[in-house]
Amino acid sequence: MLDAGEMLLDDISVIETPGTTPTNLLQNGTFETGTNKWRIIGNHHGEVIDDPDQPGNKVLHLVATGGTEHMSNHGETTFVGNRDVVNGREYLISFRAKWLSGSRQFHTRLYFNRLARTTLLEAPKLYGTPGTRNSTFATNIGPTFADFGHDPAVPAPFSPVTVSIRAADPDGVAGMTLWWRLDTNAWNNVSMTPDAGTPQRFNGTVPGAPPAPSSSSMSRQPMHAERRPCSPQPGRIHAPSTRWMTAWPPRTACTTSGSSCGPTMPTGCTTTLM
Ligand SMILES: [Ca+2]
Ligand SMILES: [Ca+2]
Repeated sequence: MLDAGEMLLDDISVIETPGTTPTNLLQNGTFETGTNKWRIIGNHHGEVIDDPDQPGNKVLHLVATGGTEHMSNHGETTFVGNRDVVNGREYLISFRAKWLSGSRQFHTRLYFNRLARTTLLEAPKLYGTPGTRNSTFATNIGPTFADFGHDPAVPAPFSPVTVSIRAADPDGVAGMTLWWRLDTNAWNNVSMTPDAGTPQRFNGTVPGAPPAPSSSSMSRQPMHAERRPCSPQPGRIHAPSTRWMTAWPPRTACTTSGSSCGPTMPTGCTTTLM
């Protein structure tokens, strides 16, 4: 996808020489065997689900948290028998797609950027339930989060790190807890305190950590940043997540307004690797 969005995909095929000796070069284009034969990487994520409109059928639920790029951030597969694309030969590319949210621009291409095309997915002119209650209504959802970050950006060895976030909720925020851990050690937590100077802002402190072994090949420079949704309970909150690698042992920190965040995969959290 050319930007963040969600869609359903099924029955994708690449037919070689469709007018004479049609040969489908794609494997598992129906997704009946899950994501077998497919590699969905980078900021694109795929899960095979039951077709909401056709019971018994499997479709790919594709979620992109950002746009596709030249070599990554996409879904890809290898032709049957490792067949090559041949210049000058005719190919018929087809699929069924259903737009769900976000970007409507679905980009397809053969190796290596041949027969590239962007398809604008159809979307209803009227969507949502303006003026009426929708299917995800809840009487009291969790807070929304913004401005998640930490200071200093690149902490010195043994230097504590202040993690901050804004949490807003018309029902009020009873408390915020910051969870963190060093490498894969056990999770620790500390209560976050309201910022005296900024309404709705909460701060928590992660203790300093020793420097990484000198053999570490990680750079101190930011290497990667991404945004991804998370799904807290109750309700749904989408919060940004930023992660990067530094020379220091990775410390994972997350904040939550509830108590569900913990040693297992945090749910309803905003997470960062430091
Ligand atoms: Ca299917
Ligand atoms: Ca609430």
